[in-house]
Amino acid sequence: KSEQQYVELCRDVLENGHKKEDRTGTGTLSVFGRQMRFNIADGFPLLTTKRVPFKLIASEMLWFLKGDTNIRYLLESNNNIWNEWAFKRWVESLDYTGPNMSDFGRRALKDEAFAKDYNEQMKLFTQRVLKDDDFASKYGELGDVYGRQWRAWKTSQGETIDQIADVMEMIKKTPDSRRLIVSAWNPEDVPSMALPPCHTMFQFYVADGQLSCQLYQRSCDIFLGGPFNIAGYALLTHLMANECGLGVGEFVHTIGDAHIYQNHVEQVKTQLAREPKSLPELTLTQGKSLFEMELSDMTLTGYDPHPAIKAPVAV
Ligand code: UFP
Repeated sequence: KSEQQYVELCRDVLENGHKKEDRTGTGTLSVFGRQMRFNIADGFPLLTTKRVPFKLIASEMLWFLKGDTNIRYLLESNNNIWNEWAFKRWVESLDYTGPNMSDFGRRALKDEAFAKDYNEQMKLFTQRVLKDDDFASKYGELGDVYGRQWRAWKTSQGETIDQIADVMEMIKKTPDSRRLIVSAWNPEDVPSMALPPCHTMFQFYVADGQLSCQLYQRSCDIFLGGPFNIAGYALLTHLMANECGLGVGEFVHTIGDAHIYQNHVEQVKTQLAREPKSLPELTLTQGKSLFEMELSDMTLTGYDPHPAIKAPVAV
């Protein structure tokens, strides 16, 4: 039943989506203001109509929660999803002396010879981030990403705020509070950010011993990003509930601009033709702090999805 929410949103966008140009030049079908509700006590919302890589989602969430903003941690977990952002800084720096990598994302899609050079440079880059401490601290660092905003929000007084630790305290001490909010959107920083936070803010809610979470996501790539985001925040809700001695309730996913890229439409149709299967179950190690959790503390059982579906990422 949970997955049906996602399927219906895809149909909605295909049927009612406005043709909109976008920053990446790809073009989208887009609707504004939609909401999906997942009862996560009934199963972990990792889509079954295509395979979604739970380990990548989980290692990224742990990385955020540790307040880590360096891609080295991700690389150590074989997670490459943030590489391009760090690589961009490296190839635009004065220290970089390899072949010209300007506009690498788009060029690698179109030009095979370039793609080969790019892959080679990317490999050298990630190996160096893994092995060379000085290099990693300079070029593996992404700075203003979720880890920073969640765990070390900069105040105008030159101090930092640990929003995750604070919200955790509040959930434990004042579960009825209506202020259980973590915000990532800082209007002062947005103009200088490469990727202003998509996950603008989230709020927790406690009732009947269950923890629910609602995310406001300003922009969602329904085919590629959406399935990651749903599972990511469902996992966050589980982790927080586990820490606070609560059960899990709902994950409410509220989206501003909900879009399907023009070059994902066929893939979405393939996915919609498939029958959803039963959702997997997630179990976590009990009695361990959220900040000490590792991948090995999470067990996903009963995940038997339809095969993965490939699609180009808009950059
Ligand atoms: N996007 C997601 N989920 C994410 C993330 C990005 O769907 O977690 F980081 C997509 C949304 C949009 C693009 O297609 O990435 C960001 O572009 P913009 O800043 O122009 O909205």
